[in-house]
Amino acid sequence: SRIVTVAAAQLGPIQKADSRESVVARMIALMEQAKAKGATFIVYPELALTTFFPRWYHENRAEADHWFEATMPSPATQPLFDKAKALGMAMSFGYAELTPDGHHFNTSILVDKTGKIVGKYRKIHLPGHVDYDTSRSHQHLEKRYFEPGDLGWPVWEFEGGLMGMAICNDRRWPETYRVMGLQGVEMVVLGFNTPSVNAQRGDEKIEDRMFHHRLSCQSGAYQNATWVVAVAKAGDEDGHHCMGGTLIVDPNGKIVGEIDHEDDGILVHACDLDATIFGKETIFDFKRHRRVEHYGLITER
Ligand code: CDT
Repeated sequence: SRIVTVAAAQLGPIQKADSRESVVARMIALMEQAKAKGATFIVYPELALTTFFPRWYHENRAEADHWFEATMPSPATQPLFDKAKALGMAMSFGYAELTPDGHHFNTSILVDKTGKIVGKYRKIHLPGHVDYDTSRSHQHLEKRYFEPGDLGWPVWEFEGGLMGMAICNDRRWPETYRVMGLQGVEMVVLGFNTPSVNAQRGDEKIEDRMFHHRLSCQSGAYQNATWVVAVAKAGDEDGHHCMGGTLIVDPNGKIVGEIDHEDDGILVHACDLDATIFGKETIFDFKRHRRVEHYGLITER
């Protein structure tokens, strides 16, 4: 067996007024709990350092630049990297990235036990809209503030296995998992901020949104024989509520653990990467069973 003991580190709400430093202190506290429970790899949510700012409209989009990180580690996150190195803890977290040439991405990184950034992913499926939309109960302006990711979905040799990343809305798309599955991915880690209300459909229940979240992660895991670690930022941010549902799914598609509250907290599970082998060698042996001659439309439309 090849065990990776993962801590899914859910963050409760982050208010607009909360500083990066205060959030990093919370992340460090979760890392210490994870270490005490034997974890060697901690996974934090999408846009972990700030409130989910794409809900706020700025006519001048440059006014949103203060939510972005121009360097990583940044001065505010350096203590997190230092703690990870001191504890020998690998990690992954999401943040808004501003590149030196002025591009904006919704990004997540993989950081090894020595504190070195060894992988970067930029969110490809950006939900929401570009302009202020009066028909919605709340705004979701990811398409205004971010460009679609330009790095594809690589997988990395990491912690003794093949690791991949996705971010929030990506988890709902089978292509996300399949592109990594084709590279043999054994664990997909992803963070999310999912409003508990559908801005275009007020009658949708939070249970239904949780169902679609679980359905997406479970099917992605099963159909690609991979672990999926999905981590929420949850709770009420300045009057806007995000659902929880931090969970870990095994390569059979079964949920092995789930957080049942909306505060800071960890879910630790010893994930055996060898549990991916059976699925990859049998029903989802892609080389033997896929029929790519019939899949052309997927990339044509
Ligand atoms: N952050 C993120 O991608 N959230 C989306 C909400 C979509 S509603 C416009 C999600 O898929 O959970």
